[in-house]
Amino acid sequence: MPRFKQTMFKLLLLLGCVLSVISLQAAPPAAPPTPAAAAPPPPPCPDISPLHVGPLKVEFGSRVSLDQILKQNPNIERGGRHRPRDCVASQKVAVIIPFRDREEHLEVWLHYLHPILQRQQNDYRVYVVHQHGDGTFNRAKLMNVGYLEAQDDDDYDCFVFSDVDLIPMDDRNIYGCSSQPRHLIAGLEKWNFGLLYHTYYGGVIALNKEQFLKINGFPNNYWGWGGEDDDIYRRIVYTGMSVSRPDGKVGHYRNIHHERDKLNQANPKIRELLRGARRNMAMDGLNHLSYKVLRTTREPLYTNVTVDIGNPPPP
Ligand code: UDH
Ligand code: MN
Repeated sequence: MPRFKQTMFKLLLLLGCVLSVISLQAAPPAAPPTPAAAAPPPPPCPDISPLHVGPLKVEFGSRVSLDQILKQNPNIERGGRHRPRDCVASQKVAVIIPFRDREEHLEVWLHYLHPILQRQQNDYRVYVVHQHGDGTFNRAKLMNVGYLEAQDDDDYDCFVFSDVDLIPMDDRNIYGCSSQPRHLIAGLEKWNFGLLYHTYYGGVIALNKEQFLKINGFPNNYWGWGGEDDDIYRRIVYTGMSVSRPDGKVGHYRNIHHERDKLNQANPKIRELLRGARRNMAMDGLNHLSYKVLRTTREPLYTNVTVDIGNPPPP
């Protein structure tokens, strides 16, 4: 090869080497294997669920077993939890049922309510607060226990307290909280789909955390049947709040008929207790509540809290 060509060849070779070194250095670092893109969070649930069907046929003729209910509600997690899959609900709700010895009613309640609450796109869990032993029943104290135990369990915004024997007749009656304490019953079957009196605040009620704390929870000293619902109503009025209800037929309920329970006879002290309701509000409630949880179990369709709430004071 002539000398000139040889030099040119060497130069080109050198240039090639330099370029390839530069290009090696400039090459971006090997990208790590890309994981599948994380799914975006689901959107907030719409104000009105598209799954509502409206008025419902509620009948208490035939028994439905827990197994059947479980099969019909495959999306309920153990402990009675559900949340909508495709959207994020605006509130997390604890549904609390004061309970003892009403298994048949509980089956009916679960059979109707789980499908309704799912159609409401509700993010909820059901707590059955079970009074242990055979002392006098105390509905309001059990509901206080339900509040504290639920609060310990999860971060709830809203607490719905429901008797075990009341079934809504329209799924647009939302099991959630509003800007004022809510009474979900506008009309009860046994009262010809009206209310016994306008200030009635029993059966199914909903309060958010702030509303519940404002009234110091519910009274603990109503042992036996009656009065505690009127005391709770008074607490709401005394703290400057008011009660809201659903409109007309959306707030209609059916009630399961039953006899008065043996261990829940009418409380003879109702009048006396209600006279002291305003005075007692500050000291009888959430701030003075003693009880002992004996067990908490996650049943397939609800969370069971069995509790010793003690006994009424001696007369
Ligand atoms: N409960 C039990 N076991 C009992 C007693 C009561 O589980 O032994 C629970 C149950 O959730 C029941 C609720 O407490 O639904 C209320 O008791 P209840 O069903 O005996 O009450 P009732 O049907 O409805 O009488 C109350 C109407 C109040 C009228 C207005 C009074 N101020
Ligand atoms: Mn009842």
